[in-house]
Amino acid sequence: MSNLLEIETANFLTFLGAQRLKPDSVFLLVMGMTGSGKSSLIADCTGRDDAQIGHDLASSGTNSIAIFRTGLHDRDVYLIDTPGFDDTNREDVDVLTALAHYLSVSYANNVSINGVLYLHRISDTRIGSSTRRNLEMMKALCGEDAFGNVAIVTTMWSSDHFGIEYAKQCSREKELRDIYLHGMLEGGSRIVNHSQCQTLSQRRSSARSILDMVFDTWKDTKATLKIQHEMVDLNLTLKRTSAGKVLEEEITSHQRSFERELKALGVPGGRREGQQRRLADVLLETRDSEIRRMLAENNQALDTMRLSLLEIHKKQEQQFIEQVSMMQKEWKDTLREKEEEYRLKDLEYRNRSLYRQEKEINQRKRDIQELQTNSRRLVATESALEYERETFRDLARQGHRQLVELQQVNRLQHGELMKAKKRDKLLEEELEKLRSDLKTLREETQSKLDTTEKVKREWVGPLLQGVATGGLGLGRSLSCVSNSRSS
Ligand SMILES: Nc1nc2c(ncn2[C@@H]2O[C@H](COP(=O)(O)OP(=O)(O)OP(=O)(O)O)[C@@H](O)[C@H]2O)c(=O)[nH]1
Ligand SMILES: [Mg+2]
Repeated sequence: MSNLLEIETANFLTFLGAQRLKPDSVFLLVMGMTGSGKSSLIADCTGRDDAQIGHDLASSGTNSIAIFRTGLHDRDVYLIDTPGFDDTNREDVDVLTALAHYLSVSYANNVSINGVLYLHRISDTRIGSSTRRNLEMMKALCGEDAFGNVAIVTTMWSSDHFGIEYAKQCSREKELRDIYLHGMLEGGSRIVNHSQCQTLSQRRSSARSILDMVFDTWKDTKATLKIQHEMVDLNLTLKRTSAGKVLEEEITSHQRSFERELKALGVPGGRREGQQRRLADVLLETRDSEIRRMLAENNQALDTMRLSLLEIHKKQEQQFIEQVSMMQKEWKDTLREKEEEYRLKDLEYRNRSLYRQEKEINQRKRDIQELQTNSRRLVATESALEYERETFRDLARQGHRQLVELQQVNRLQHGELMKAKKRDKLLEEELEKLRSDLKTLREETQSKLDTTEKVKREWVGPLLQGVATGGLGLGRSLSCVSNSRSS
């Protein structure tokens, strides 16, 4: 912003001749009624979208002038954006005063205008009073001698070249040429169409081609505008310049119609009665004071035009100083407001941050408390576990002891078992021996029995028989028995 302002200031001082400029610089005045596309054309020519920024610098009330610089074939081209005339006498006088002042100061300082671009909206269905006033003012400001350095740039064309609207616009252009601009075209002015384009680059190229064309035509010519000649060379008051006269005529014609209206308002309410009459009186009173206010404003405007260039310069200088200090105050106020806004935001942020931190601290406190509780629980659980662990350890030691004892018992039992097994084996062997002895004994006994039986059978019968028969053969039988016993 400050950089742009510096550029605008430099351009402005260059235009006023207060700063050194390249001798071959080209100055183009861009005029036209409000909304005719002046700033847009300048933005398209220079590639800058901030065509509003410099307006503050040379503003007078709501009207302002801004100067933009661009380069073309190594030369500086200055485009001077101007406010339009808009049918409000007070403001139109301000616009004329500002234009007359800056154009005259620059002319007095040997800065010349190369050409004028007057923008006209071809889309307007009719040439209204505002359009007419702008055209008349432009003609009066430039003067016939400078018509050769004026190009009327028609803007806002329909993009449909086969449509009805486009056809209507073409016939409007013809009407312009034949009626409103006839004298100017005869005096050397030209009409250029800023064709309506679909894209930004097409629009820019149309704007650049217009700039190229006027640059080629006027780059080496200098035009003295009528207002400059009148105010600087002839030292006329603004009121006596051609543009001043046009405006004065407009204003006085307004004054006359106001006065007529004021007279008419004085006519009594006629046959109106009651509420209707009261309402009519209120309306009349309102209009009456409105007209009186406008008359006073117009008189003041006419007074302003009685000033010479020097007086205007002093007044403008004063206004410029006031404007600059107002801008500075605005910037300072904005800065202060922004600083205050920042301070409040910062405070709010800090508050929020503190609140957040407090919340976090509280949460942490809660977490810590929870942790402490958990920790206490853990300690309790741990000591319970330790107690159980100790019990388990005792049990384990006890179990171990029992195991060792059992192992010992086991070993002893094992020894006993082995011994028992050994004894069993011995017993078994003994038993086996006994069994075999018994068997042998049984066999022997049986054999003895068998033998005795035999003996019995063989000896006892006969013996008994011998006994019965007188002892025959006893001695033999007894020796047989003793023999068998001994065997
Ligand atoms: N359709 C169309 N719109 C345009 C054209 N040129 C400008 N505009 C639009 O018309 C409006 C007014 O344009 P500006 O460039 O601000 O007109 P101006 O002459 O600088 O107006 P003031 O600064 O109020 O005097 C803006 O919305 C532009 O976008 C054009 O050639 N065609
Ligand atoms: Mg503008």
